[in-house]
Amino acid sequence: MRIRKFEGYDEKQIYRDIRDELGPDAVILSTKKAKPAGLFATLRKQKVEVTAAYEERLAEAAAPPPPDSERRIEHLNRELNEARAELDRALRYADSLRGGYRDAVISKFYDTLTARGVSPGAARELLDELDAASDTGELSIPFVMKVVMSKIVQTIGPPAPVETYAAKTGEPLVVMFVGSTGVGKTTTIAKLTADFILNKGLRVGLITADTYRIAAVDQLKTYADILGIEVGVAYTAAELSELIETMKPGRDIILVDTAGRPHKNRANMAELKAMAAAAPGALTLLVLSLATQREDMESITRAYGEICDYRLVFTKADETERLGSILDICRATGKRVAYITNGQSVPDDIKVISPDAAAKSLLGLGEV
Ligand SMILES: Nc1nc2c(ncn2[C@@H]2O[C@H](COP(=O)(O)OP(=O)(O)OP(=O)(O)O)[C@@H](O)[C@H]2O)c(=O)[nH]1
Ligand SMILES: [Mg+2]
Repeated sequence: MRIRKFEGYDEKQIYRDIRDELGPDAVILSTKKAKPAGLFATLRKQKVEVTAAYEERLAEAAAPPPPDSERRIEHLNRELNEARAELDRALRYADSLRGGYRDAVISKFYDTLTARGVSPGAARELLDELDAASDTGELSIPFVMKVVMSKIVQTIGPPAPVETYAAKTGEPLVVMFVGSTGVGKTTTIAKLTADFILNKGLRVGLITADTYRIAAVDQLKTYADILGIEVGVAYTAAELSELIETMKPGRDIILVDTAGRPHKNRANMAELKAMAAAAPGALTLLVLSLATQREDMESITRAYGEICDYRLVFTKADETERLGSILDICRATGKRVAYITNGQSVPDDIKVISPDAAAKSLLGLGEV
């Protein structure tokens, strides 16, 4: 009695091979299935190992084909095709998972960035060059980290808080806050007003042009009362223009609140455009909530871009893990970022944007 092992991926085919090569009286002693291991294990077929016993004379009687026979070649071709199909499946799966990057380090960065809400396009822009460089050798994590961080910091650009601008000009700076409904315009104004008065010693004027929503004026007045300043109310563009002029003397900065505008409503946007025109030279801050979908944020920035130039304020960073829109919006608009807010608490939950902290956060290394 002799023993022989047969290996392959198709169990039935192995049995056929045993019968052909060892004859119909060969006995199957054991069939083992090896569990695939490593990357893409779930996609691999199980390898099968069959041990068969046979009598030499039976095998001779069955006249096994010589090793270089056509059947052997056929068998090898089949195995080769199976291996090719397996590789194809694995590569397709890899593409869907990792942005198509073969380099494991770059793939990991792609996954991390997209999991934090960076769009596939923006993630690729950060990583494609590195991927090309990885052809000449494996890249280290610290190296990729350094390059990606510096590209993110460059895209976000230096922080652009209004107070630095205000300090440089002789004239009081007028800052108008615009943005969609409920994104946090009024709350952000309250936070900044407190900071400007209490920490920076600036003389602040407050105006609200939000007469659209009941209680909007009271909302801002509540904060103003606590800080001991008045709030001017403008019902029309002409009134806004007049109020700004009367407020300018003796003020370092004038903050103007506006009503939230759904960016798709043309009439409302036209009204806002008239308000912006009533404050020539004003700096506009477009307030965007990070809880808004990235695609919507992009369409909002386009709509406001048709009305005026602006800097950005990102709010509600505390409401989402997916802060990738910061990068995408900066990349799409090329606008500078002033502040980021991370909670409802007035006056604490606001910071001047830190591009370094934002970059770290997008790589899962900390808070913005
Ligand atoms: N979690 C969180 N909530 C915030 C933040 N900023 C503002 N809010 C909340 O968002 C809600 C709307 O804030 P408002 O300041 O009234 O928003 P608005 O843009 O002035 O709204 P409209 O004037 O109606 O367009 C309030 O409940 C705020 O407390 C923030 O950074 N994080
Ligand atoms: Mg408001």
